[in-house]
Amino acid sequence: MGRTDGFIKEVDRWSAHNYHPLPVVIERGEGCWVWDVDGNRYLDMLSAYSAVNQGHRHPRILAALKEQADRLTLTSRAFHNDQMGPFLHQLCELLGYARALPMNTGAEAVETAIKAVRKWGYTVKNVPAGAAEIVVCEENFHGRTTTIVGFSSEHQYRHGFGPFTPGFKMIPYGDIAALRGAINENTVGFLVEPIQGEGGVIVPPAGYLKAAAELCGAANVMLMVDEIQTGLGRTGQMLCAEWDGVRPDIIMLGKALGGGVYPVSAVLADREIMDVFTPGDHGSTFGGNPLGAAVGRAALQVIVDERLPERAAELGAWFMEELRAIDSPHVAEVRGKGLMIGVVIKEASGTARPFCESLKERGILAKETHQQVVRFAPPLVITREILQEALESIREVLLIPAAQPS
Ligand code: IF1
Repeated sequence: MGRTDGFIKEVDRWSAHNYHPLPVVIERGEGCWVWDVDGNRYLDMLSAYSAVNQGHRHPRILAALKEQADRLTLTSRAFHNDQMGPFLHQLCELLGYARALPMNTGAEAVETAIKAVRKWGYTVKNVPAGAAEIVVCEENFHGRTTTIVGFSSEHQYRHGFGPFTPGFKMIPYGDIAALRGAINENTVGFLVEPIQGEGGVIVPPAGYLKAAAELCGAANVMLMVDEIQTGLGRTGQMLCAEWDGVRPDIIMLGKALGGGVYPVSAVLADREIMDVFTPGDHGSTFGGNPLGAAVGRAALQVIVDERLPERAAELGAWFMEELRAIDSPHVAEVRGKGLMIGVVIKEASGTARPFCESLKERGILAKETHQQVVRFAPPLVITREILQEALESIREVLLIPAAQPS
């Protein structure tokens, strides 16, 4: 195991055991590739859960980080800085919203959106104080705060962390009738992922988001779309909601907004929602900091200039067809959109984890989700040639005759 073993032993001793990582210790990354401490090269097919859409250490994003770091990194929002305004201006114009509120992690963006829509409910929709309800979906993933896990359907994400925040109603994902039945006069928002990532790359029925948007519009309920994983090109559009021709009332972004080098997240909405915030209502020490803003500006520019959404659409469609063509006895389904892909392993073939371990032995890093799904989400800068090469190894692993690949 060379140096790998030593690093893993050290983490095992000193870190909380809140993850079960593949036994690989990465020390360098560039583009789609990462190298471990023993010099082995791997193709990164996870992209840090879609936070590395632009590839590892994109030169333009690194240059922005270093240039800004040599000038100014953090002021807090007690003062202005010269990066936040241009960043939010660029972000709002690119995505077509009137205002943005910058935060750091995805969960903070989701919490911010929850607060904004609740306060909108009380001050604009005249919902009685404390009665606001937000509809959420089973199998959702929106982050790990106690409020957010409080409306998770995943036992492990909730177990031992109560009591939880009230005011959330859960419905089956993809079910418009259930949404209609859940909405009442106190409903202020419907919080939904356009494709459920952690849930196992669950693509809803065509037109689901559009029907939800129409329902919400008619009921004066805010459509809150979490694009933290699906956004910024991952599914083949700048925003996944565009596949349904939907413009959500409020969107949450994170992950690739920081270009894979810095935590940057944001909430975007028009003034009816965003102007419920008055000075002192909400904030964070690092939200809108100049270093993250400078990185965010470069991260967005790379997505546009390198046509990453178009690449994801074209390469993803081809790659999914190639995966289906393997016709593996272990695969129940290949699903996804753009370069957000899930390969569902049949229960009779065991779980997805051994397939991920076999892929790692062949130089491909992929991560399972929810036992049965191998997730493929490479950086959007990947080329067809690299995917073609990866398919050889993926084909080998998916055609291993044994019930569990070795
Ligand atoms: C973990 C999952 C993915 C997200 C969506 C908000 C957030 C996430 C749609 C919160 C974050 C990350 C968190 C990380 C693993 C990863 C993940 F498996 F947890 F669910 F991607 F699918 N909305 N997802 O996917 O953003 O606060 O993390 O910046 O917690 O294990 P964050």
